[in-house]
Amino acid sequence: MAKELDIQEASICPSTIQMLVKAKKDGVQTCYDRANDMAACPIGDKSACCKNCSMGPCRLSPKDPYAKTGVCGATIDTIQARNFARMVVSGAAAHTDHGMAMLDLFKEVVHGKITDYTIKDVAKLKYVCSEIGIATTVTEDGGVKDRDVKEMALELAEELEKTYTQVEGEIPFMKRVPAKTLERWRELGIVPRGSMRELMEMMHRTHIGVDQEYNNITKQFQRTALSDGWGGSMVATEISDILYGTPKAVHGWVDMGCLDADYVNVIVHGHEPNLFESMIDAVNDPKNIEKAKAAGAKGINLGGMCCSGAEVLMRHGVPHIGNFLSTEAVIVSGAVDAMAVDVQCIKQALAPLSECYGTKFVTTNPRAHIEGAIHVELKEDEPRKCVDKVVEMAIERYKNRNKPVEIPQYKQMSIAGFSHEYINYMLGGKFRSSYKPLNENIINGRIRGVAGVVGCTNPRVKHDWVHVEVVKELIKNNVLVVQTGCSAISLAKVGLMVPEAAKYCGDGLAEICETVGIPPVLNVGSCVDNSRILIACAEMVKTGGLGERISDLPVAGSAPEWMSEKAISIGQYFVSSGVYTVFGATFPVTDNTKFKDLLFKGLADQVGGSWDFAKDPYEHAQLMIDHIDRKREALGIQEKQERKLFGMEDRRAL
Ligand code: NFS
Repeated sequence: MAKELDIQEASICPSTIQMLVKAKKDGVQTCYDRANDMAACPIGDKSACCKNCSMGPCRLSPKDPYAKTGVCGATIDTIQARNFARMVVSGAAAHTDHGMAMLDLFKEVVHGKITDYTIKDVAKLKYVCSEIGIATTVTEDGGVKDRDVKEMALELAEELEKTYTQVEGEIPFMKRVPAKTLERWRELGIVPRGSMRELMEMMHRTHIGVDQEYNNITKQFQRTALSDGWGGSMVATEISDILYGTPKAVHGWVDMGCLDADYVNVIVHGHEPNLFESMIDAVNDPKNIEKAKAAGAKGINLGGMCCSGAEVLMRHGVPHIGNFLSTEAVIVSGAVDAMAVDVQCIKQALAPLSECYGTKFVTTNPRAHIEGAIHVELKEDEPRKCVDKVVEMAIERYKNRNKPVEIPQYKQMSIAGFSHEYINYMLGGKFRSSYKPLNENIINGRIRGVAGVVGCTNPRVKHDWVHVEVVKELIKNNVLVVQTGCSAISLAKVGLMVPEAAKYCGDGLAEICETVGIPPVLNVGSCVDNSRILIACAEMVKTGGLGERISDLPVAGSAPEWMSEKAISIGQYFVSSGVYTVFGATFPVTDNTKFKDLLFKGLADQVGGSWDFAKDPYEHAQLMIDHIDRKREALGIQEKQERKLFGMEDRRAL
């Protein structure tokens, strides 16, 4: 018998704790209970087993990793490298398939076959075109004028399709990579061709009896991961911005207190913005609002969860109800009338749990059906059919609510919307938008460096706690933090995504936050929006003064509570791009092996970035800060410089 779950120790999120207490009272289980009942497999946790053929599955000993091999003779290094590679493939495929779906949608919109969505952000369209060498103007009758939007969009779609389907050559967004970083990738032979090719080749090479040299396997999974970060994910972000608008600073509430017992509550959870954008239309349609009122509700209340929620928090300030570990807890409130989901990070347990509470649980994507859920497919040429149906079911459930509703009363204001474009504008203003002020303040030491803290929440560690403690340590030490995904919501909930949070920062960072009026922790979006962080890194290099490669920058990456294979792909593309990246919770390698050495040390010599691991948040943050300091030292900017007041002489010199 496993010991009973200690609810107070399971999370620092008071809403989630309150709902776990209710779940216990109601006699239902959540992932917290299941994680408590079932310890992680100690061999699988260390990636010391292989089930790639039926001579096995083979289990090696994490304690004595070289004592045995698999039946085929595969060593611990081969087994781990293959397992790691397959995690990268799965994670990259998730982002890439999402990105490709966005691109398909974009093409249909441009051809006029889909009319519910349009090109909302022509400026962004032009910007992306110009980034990859597509003309945005034409010369006619001796004068220069803007190119036709449709023509430009079609050329862009065709070019970006290479990200997926190209068989030879470099994917389009390689044009964004700093020259020296790209040069290194070319020397190493890890520049991605097209993601379909990279993913396929990686799967082939991890089949029994193919690639059995861990260095060589690592080379290919780096290439695969890069095809996600600078490929699939980046296309997803850029196309979403073109179709739905590039985010700029916006206020948005977070946490379960955003639910309202007097309203019909609808939640959208998953990853693709299309479902959510259409749902926003549906809940604002006067006809649907009328129906809700006729059922006795005050109206319809819409909230998001996980990355779907992150996308619309960024773009429209739609309330975000909670991250991955809160999706079951929210259902337990009894206040959710319908939850519509699409792809990724949707726990199967949500279906039976929804049934207990009478919540309409609706899957909408043909890729992701769930046993016990109601399936209403979202067809992009008539998306309203699906979302109106969900709203109708939600109203029906509201009318027939027969279970007590208990809504945690916690909510917190946050500022989201820090796209790369907005950061550029915010720092330099409309006429001089640039990263120069950021680089200058890093050089003068007010900002020590920049950290990306991202990723999931995981019931194997105290929910939200590791994220929050890592970030608090970083900002206290003048490290500016950018965030995506579920991690961003952890910090938004504790109030660190408002300018007033400057009081938790070291003096230098506090001064910057106060001057610019920004929070010390910037929400840059969903997990595919980690590509925005890559673009920001490239921009910092291009702006100058901080070295010539991404690996020269005083920056570090972190995923303190990760759980999904997507996190491994993200981590790997950051490492391969040159960013030192620390993971918490657990790490899927065996200690004292050559493969672990390669990931944690060897890669630094190849690509400048490397992996690290620390479960303890303070050690985790310290590793990142130490790395940032080493980079500052290498750049010769380790001393904090005094602020220089400009005299007339200096101005003339300028
Ligand atoms: Ni990212 Fe988004 Fe969250 Fe983790 Fe899942 S929602 S893509 S994988 S759990 S951060």
